[in-house]
Amino acid sequence: MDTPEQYRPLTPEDLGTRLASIGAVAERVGSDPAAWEVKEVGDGNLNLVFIVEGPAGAVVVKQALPYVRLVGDSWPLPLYRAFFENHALVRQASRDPGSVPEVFHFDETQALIVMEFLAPHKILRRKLIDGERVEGLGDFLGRFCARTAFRGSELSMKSADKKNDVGLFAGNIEIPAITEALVFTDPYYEAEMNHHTDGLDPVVRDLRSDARLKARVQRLMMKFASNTETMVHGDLHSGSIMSTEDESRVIDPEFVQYGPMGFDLGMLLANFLMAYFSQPAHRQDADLETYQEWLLSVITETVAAFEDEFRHLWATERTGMLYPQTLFEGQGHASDEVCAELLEEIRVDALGFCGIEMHRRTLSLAHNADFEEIEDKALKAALEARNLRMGAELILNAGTIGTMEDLLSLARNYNGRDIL
Ligand code: SR1
Ligand code: MG
Repeated sequence: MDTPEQYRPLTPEDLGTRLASIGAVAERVGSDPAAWEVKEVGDGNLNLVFIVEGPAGAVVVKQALPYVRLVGDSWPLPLYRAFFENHALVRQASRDPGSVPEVFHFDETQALIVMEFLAPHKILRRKLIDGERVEGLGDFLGRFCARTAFRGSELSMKSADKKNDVGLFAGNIEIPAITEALVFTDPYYEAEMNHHTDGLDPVVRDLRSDARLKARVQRLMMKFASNTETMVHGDLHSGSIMSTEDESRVIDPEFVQYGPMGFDLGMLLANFLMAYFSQPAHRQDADLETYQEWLLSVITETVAAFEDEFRHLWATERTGMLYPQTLFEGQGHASDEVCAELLEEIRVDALGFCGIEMHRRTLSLAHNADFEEIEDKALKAALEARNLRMGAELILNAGTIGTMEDLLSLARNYNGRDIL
């Protein structure tokens, strides 16, 4: 899709004059743009993000660039991702009210979304590196994943609505293609944009020479690309969550697509595990163990909340064509076991996706600050090696990890290993 001729990237200098006539902005910030303060704060890989503050309040303006910001204009990227992000935010707001920033205005030509300014929220990844806790985090995220997974599927939606939606989001081609390349493919061979920390070579060689591992990753990529069971956020890492001490929101769903129910959950778990493995570089001994254990408790809570909420929706909102009450309760057959089996499949998929995300953040193009901010490169490699090895174990043996306690024991075990 070509960039429209009228499209122009905003700058802090011209944003006031260009957006002053938008009622949704003037109402919330103030009618005189000369009194607005505009800061560009985007630290993600793709877009421009402005905080616009004025006498009446503040909004965030997010604008897509026609290329990947992290790489530059050598990697063009369609502006239409803003269109899909807007549609995703609207659906997430109705499927899990209060979980995402409110959208005030969308301009398709300029690929910009004006939305709620979240304050005093901080990006969760930053908080985890800084050793901060967020009350209710696992509950919130588990419920968000369950509500969006269930209510975006034909367990709940009318088939015609869901199929229309699959058609709509199928137009988002280049953005999932980034995930297909950077997440599912590049970590497993010497792709051009890859990089990894010195010292990791032996571990990386092992991963890339394991054909069984690559086959399992490809099977999960096949599910990611072909299984349209629900609308997934598509990029649910700790940089896509903003939190205060006790409140969180999910942001940034431009990687939205219809995909497998375990995808978002798996991405999330991976980001908590990477926060966990990187902690020895960020904490002193006195706080290290308690903070790492808190991170593991968030993993347990996330999965427990996901499963509780999913079971609740199964019992109360199963109105779609899938597993209809007519075939079960209507004929005197309880369906609790059926729901439990489905949850087990979702959990096994999620653990596989989790392992892949752990790999790509240390091997492919887009690494994460949890490891990247570690200055001592020998320590960084040692911690990343634990993360890589546990990722492989998850991909290969997800089906044998029977309980969450097994997962946590595995993490504690890898956390104590000297791999290099
Ligand atoms: C080129 S984009 C790299 C990464 O940034 C986004 O946040 C996604 O995670 C993507 O994989
Ligand atoms: Mg993002």
